[in-house]
Amino acid sequence: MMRGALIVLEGCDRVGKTTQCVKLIEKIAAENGKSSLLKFPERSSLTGQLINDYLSNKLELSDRVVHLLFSANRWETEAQMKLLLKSGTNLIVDRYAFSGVAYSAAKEGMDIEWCRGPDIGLPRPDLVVFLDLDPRTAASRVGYGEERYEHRRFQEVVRENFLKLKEDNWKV
Ligand code: 2DT
Repeated sequence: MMRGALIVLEGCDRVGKTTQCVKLIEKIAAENGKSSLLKFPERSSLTGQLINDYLSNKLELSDRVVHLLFSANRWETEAQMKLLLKSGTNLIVDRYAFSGVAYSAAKEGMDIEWCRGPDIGLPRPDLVVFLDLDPRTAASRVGYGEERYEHRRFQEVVRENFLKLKEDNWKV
């Protein structure tokens, strides 16, 4: 059986990742393909609940601790991801380790190389689609500003970090 493709959608807040993920799933289904949607952070697990409280400003955690929690949250899904890929299911992933690095490294004293470490060894995407949007346009979209990282200046640094992470398997 052919292995499924691992396709990751990345980008700053409110650029439309979730919308495009759903469209991609529908498109694959229309062509009789198998696909499954994953979203990180996966907020339902134990680490996910801590992350959710942190993002909604109900909980304070140090920058390094929350970075490691985001990474652990991905590792929790690793075995399931590998099984699905092996069974021929295409995985469409709404944020992945690149978000982990781009957001954490936008914080003072957090270094890109240090941030990369915990995710080393996770399945490598076949394709990363980076949705790029002017941070001013994103900031004008519904719901912007509700969570911890939704501030214009921070998002600008996150965007610059994402572009530093770009590899051969990326499409911007
Ligand atoms: P959503 O609005 O897409 O649920 O994202 N984030 C995400 C990190 O800081 N590190 C990570 O590893 C991941 C996956 C991006 C919630 C916020 O969490 C940030 C926005």
